[in-house]
Amino acid sequence: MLGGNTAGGNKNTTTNHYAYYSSKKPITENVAMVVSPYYQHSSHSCSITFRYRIIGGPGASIIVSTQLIPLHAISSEETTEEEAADWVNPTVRKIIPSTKSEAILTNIGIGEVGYPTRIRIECHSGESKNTNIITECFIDDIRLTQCEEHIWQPNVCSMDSQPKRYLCHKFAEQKCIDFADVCDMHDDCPNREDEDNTIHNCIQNVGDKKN
Ligand SMILES: [Ca+2]
Repeated sequence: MLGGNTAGGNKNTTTNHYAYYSSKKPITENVAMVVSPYYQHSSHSCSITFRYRIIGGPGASIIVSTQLIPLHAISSEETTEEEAADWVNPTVRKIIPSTKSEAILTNIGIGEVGYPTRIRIECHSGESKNTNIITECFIDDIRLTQCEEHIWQPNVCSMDSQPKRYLCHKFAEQKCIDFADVCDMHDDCPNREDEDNTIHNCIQNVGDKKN
């Protein structure tokens, strides 16, 4: 259900775990993580469950967070994952310290998310300079429960045209408008879709807009 991709760290694909990371060095600057697609809606009851095991020194942890992409990022040119990480600081949902026990099933509330939001499960090795300590993260059986999630699709008029323009798409009458006209408190789309807070999370995104 979660899908997504992984970034950073050393993912060992020879194990039969969904994700397995191991590191001898602090990887706080290059965090290994599983990242979901962006969701544009989830229900209040949304939560993520997965089975985990983490072994490591002081500070080693699994961190579950959500990250919202701001409006100006959607309308900008091609951007890298690194740049995306700089746009907003993820909201931490849970920090799981290292344990010596067997795999544990956890359930972490995500709740209703703004538009568009993705979920990150990160493996941190902590601050220890002792390179003899190996951090290992095992992640399995990732599921979203009671989320009624909708995967976000960028609503762009044409990928070729420059600058990119927003496609009013929610109603029968489609129309292209400038991204600057989304959440500007003036109705531009049919049925004022461009000012719909449930679609664009306008209240939060107004502060993120360039200019
Ligand atoms: Ca508008």
